[in-house]
Amino acid sequence: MFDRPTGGERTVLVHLQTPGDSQDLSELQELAISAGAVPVATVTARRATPDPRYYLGSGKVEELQDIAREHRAGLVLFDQALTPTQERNLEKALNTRVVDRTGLILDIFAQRAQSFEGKLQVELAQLRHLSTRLVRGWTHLERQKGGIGLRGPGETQLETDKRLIANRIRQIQKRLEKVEQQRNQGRNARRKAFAPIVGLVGYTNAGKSTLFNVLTQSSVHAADQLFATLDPTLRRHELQGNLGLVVADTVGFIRDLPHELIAAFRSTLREASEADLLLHVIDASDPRATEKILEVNGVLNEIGAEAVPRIEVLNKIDRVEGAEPRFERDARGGIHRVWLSARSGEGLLILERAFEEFFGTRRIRRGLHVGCSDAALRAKLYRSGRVLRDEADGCGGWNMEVEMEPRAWCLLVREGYLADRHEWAEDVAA
Ligand SMILES: Nc1nc2c(ncn2[C@@H]2O[C@H](COP(=O)(O)OP(=O)(O)OP(=O)(O)O)[C@@H](O)[C@H]2O)c(=O)[nH]1
Ligand SMILES: [Mg+2]
Repeated sequence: MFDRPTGGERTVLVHLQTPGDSQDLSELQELAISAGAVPVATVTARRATPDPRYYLGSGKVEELQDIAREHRAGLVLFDQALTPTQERNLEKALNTRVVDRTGLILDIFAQRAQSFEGKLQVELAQLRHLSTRLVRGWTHLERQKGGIGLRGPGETQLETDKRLIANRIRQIQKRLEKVEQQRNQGRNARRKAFAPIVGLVGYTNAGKSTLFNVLTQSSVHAADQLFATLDPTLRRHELQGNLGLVVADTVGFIRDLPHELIAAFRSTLREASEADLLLHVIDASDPRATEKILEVNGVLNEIGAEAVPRIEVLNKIDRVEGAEPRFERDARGGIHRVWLSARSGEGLLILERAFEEFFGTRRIRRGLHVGCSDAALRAKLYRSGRVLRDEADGCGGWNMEVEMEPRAWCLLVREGYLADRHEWAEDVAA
């Protein structure tokens, strides 16, 4: 009775193998541990397709019942998304709480969210997920532990619940809009330095934050757990650094990232889609690296970042037998793949070289507002850059979109031509 491990719920992990599915239980296990659960048993089943009522076949459900009882498990985790009906039926049959992959990932995000915006985004995703599952009334709401501040018994509350949730969703959306506006100002404040932005993206636990820390000499949280990072962080690149780059660390991706989360985190993920260069950080020591690369590319497409130039960083070579720091060029001659170790530092100079090459030749595009008294700046922009858009703002000034080399932008800032007032509220697609 007293042997329940502190801080963790005894949990059975269930994986259903369908034909053509090559997944195993390892990722579910990592997710469960990252969420603070204590896996006590695992069950694997094989079926051509999931059963519509119980997801598993009836024999497996019975087996699962026994295992859960035997191990005194209070929670059963499923490796895939369950329908609300399956979840409800399973909870009844197993007499434990049942959480699917989506619920589990949402739970980890809820535990990790630090910033005001992050918390709102997670709550929004949770409410959206919950609203599809309200068919069964209170049990689910209670599970949200006061997250939405509802109390009361019975199915009769269902309609009220739905309305309350819809209200709360609207409320959060409004707040998020406000926070996002402030963030946009932050984004412009960064652009005010008109620095090129390097965004770190990749599967969770690939080593993005570790690389971020060495590139910017900071100490953001990096840990051997899934989704250690939720809030985007931006810092100046500090190594050889005369390019004046800004590096952005972002939330990691995962297979079947719940679409509620992608939607809720759209503004955060925009940090990635708006970068001038993406570093796709990959754990080179991971046997599933290839699959994970495809997953990440999928999410990048989904958030509209497919056109942003990308360098693949194969990290953790210190764990790969015989791997040396090196790079590969693509057909156009640009460095598109770098092998390094963020932990040992091997190969970092190669990455620096890739930055130099990339930003040394490339122009970056920025939008800015030039007031009527800034004719000198406007002339300067025409001289040093390529003006892609130049529209009168109706008040004697101009909204401009200009392409220049990073160094030329830096020079304009240093010479005092560019300042806060040139921020342009409207976002310019990178
Ligand atoms: N051996 C080795 N371990 C590394 C290296 N880079 C990162 N790690 C470890 O990998 C784990 C995950 O690193 P993070 O930097 O937190 O990974 P992340 O991509 O930011 O992960 P999330 O924020 O969870 O998406 C940590 O335990 C790191 O110490 C490396 O080059 N070699
Ligand atoms: Mg991280």
